[in-house]
Amino acid sequence: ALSQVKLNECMDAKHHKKDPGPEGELYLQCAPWSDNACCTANTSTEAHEDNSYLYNFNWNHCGVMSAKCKSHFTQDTCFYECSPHLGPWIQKVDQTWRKERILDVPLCKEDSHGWWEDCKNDFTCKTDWHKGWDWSSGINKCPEDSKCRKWTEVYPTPKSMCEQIWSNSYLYTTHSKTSGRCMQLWFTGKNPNTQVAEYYLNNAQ
Ligand code: FOL
Repeated sequence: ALSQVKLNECMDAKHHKKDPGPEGELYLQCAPWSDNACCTANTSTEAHEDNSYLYNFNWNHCGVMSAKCKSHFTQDTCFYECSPHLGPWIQKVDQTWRKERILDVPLCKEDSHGWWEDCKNDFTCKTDWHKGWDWSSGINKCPEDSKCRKWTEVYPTPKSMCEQIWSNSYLYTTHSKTSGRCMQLWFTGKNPNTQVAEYYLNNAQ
């Protein structure tokens, strides 16, 4: 059926497989998606690298990012690249580097709060990490007019961070992991997001 398409699909973006499927063993933090993934094993390894070939993205653009903060960005990369359950939030876009994006994926409160708590002593120079960088060196650096500021000054709340950092890929929610109404970046065992995607597909927002 039509809904089955949206329930198990990969977005048409930079590194995603055409269709989801099992991947023997995905690397470390991406391992929970091994049973059914939109990422390849190579992408899962790269998700753990600084300045990886995925986007040449430099997490250390305002000094070295703390390890605990970086772990959330690695998890976000695994979720973004590997999740086969983003169908209800996939939108066409006119961008040079991808044809589709995710918009307003409802994120569980534990994930947004944990992410913000672990990053709140770090620094950044930009609210939207998708655009406006200086790429002249090959990796993103802060543009001349954007000074490094405390994380909490740039993102006063978990909501401002999770919604703004990837230009509304995520929607902040107060739903908890057990609600079945929000997507989880961090999980072990069976992917809990399958049922969440099913719910939102049948209850259009
Ligand atoms: N994680 C999530 N959850 N959602 C995402 O959309 C996402 N996207 C990335 C990584 N993790 C994500 C990809 N990140 C550029 C910057 C960041 C990036 C991909 C590309 C980049 O090239 N920015 C240019 C503008 C490019 C353009 O839009 O034409 C810049 O001006 O900095």
